Amino acid sequence: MKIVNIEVNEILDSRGEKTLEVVLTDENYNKASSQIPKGKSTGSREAVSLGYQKAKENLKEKILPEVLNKEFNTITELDNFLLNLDGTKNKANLGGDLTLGVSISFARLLAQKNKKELWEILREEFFQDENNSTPPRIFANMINGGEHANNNLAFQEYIVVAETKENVKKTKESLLKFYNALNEKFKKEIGSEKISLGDEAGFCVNLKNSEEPFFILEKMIKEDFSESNFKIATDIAANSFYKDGKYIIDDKEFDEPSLVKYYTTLFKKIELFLSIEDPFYENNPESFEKLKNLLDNNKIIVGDDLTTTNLNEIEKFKKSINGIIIKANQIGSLTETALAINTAKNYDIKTIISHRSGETDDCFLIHIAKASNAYGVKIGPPQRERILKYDELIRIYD
Ligand code: 2PG
Ligand code: MG
Repeated sequence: MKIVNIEVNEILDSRGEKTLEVVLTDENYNKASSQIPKGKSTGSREAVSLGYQKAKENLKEKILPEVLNKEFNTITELDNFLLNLDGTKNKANLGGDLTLGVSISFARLLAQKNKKELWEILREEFFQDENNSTPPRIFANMINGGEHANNNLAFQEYIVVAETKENVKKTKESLLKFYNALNEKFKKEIGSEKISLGDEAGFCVNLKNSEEPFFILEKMIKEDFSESNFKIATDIAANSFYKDGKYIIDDKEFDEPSLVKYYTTLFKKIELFLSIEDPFYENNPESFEKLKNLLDNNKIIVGDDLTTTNLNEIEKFKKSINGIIIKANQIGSLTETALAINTAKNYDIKTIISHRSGETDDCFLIHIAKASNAYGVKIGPPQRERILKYDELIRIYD
């Protein structure tokens, strides 16, 4: 297939910040586009986003002269070409936002040409061994803290995890019921004027301390949602409260050993606890490993800022985790995202394909999840712009 044009548009994400839409045209004048989400609590090893102005310049000066009218038959061919053209470790030259946009739009053109869904094209090229089509578990944050909310909670996400039993629609409905019940509870106990929403549509409220949300979620699940089989997860996003070797939680200072102890004690008290993401600073893989070894085997220690969807980081830190967040814009191409997923799978690391706090209408993450038969998707509660990811799950699974 030949690309005859690439355009880039400036759009806004769900936080009202600028990001990119990338539109590709092929030799038959078919067009396909993609929109790139944006994180706030980012890991330092993530691919660089250069934004619209730079994307426009880079397209004109560096990408278009090299790519136009060349033949590319697979996503890998195009991505590797761009990877070489960029020549850096973190897409600092071309911008990971632009390269990912080109990569996804190209995959969509291939899908159109072959009259297939995006996930089918991805499965054929990267995940040929997968044939299961069980929907992934849904990780829906119900309460926000950290950098995603203006409140007193140190941890970024307090998550309810739902296994899809009958169909995605029913699962969405039970998560929505939970969300609404939590809203009613906060209205009664805290007052509606003191409730707002965090960046990913979870509730932003002030509570007694950063542990309290876990107990609130567990009590509600046990008392009113016992049939739903919900579990509890968290994204600690510890980078945000780490400074000079110390972690500050609720005005208390923790060093590495005391934080390991804090988590093990806390999670012994939360019976429904399933997984913990980024419990330590991104350069402390030994502490991840220590915690992993102390918790039961069925608990999941998830890397996100630690691993940044990067094959090399996964190789380095494979002993520290048994779960991983996958975000295509952390690495900047579908090919490298697929490599990260397949590497993780080789080490029995569970993959959770994730949204970003600044989201767009684009649902490519759902297609990556289905193509690779992911363990979970982290997509927020069924509210606001997050609902689009649920709709796409329903469309391609139910
Ligand atoms: C995370 C993500 C998504 P952000 O830390 O896992 O929840 O947040 O997109 O701000 O990095
Ligand atoms: Mg995270």
